[in-house]
Amino acid sequence: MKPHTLIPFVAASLLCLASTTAFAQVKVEQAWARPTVPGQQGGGGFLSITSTSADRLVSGSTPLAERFELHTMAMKGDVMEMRQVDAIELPAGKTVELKPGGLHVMFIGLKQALALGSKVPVTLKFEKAGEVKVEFDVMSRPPAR
Ligand SMILES: [Cu+2]
Repeated sequence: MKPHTLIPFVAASLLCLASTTAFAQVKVEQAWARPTVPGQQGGGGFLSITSTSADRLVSGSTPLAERFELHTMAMKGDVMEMRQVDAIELPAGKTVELKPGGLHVMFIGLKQALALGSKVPVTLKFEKAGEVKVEFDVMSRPPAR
């Protein structure tokens, strides 16, 4: 094989790589977490996620807590209860909101209190898009839209 015959092949591979990356693109907005008091074990986090193609949020981690869980809220009799879910479905092109009273993320086993005005560094893990790093702003109410 002459050297120049390799070029089209390399170009095609690069194109392929580029389109794969664009295929699984996830946009995270308005990530925020509620402040916690010292000694509090768990804290809740909220965010909006838009994926260009169908994907699932499957897990995550933060250095500030021992565990990261995906939760939903549901009525059980007269009481709102939190329930852990395995994944959060992200339909293609649709913004999924994790907000108080519904889907949310939980930081369990906090190693420090989440102080108002600080940030929680989180690595979100998506089934197709892989890992996405996000900072949650610690604030007492949802960010303005
Ligand atoms: Cu929860």
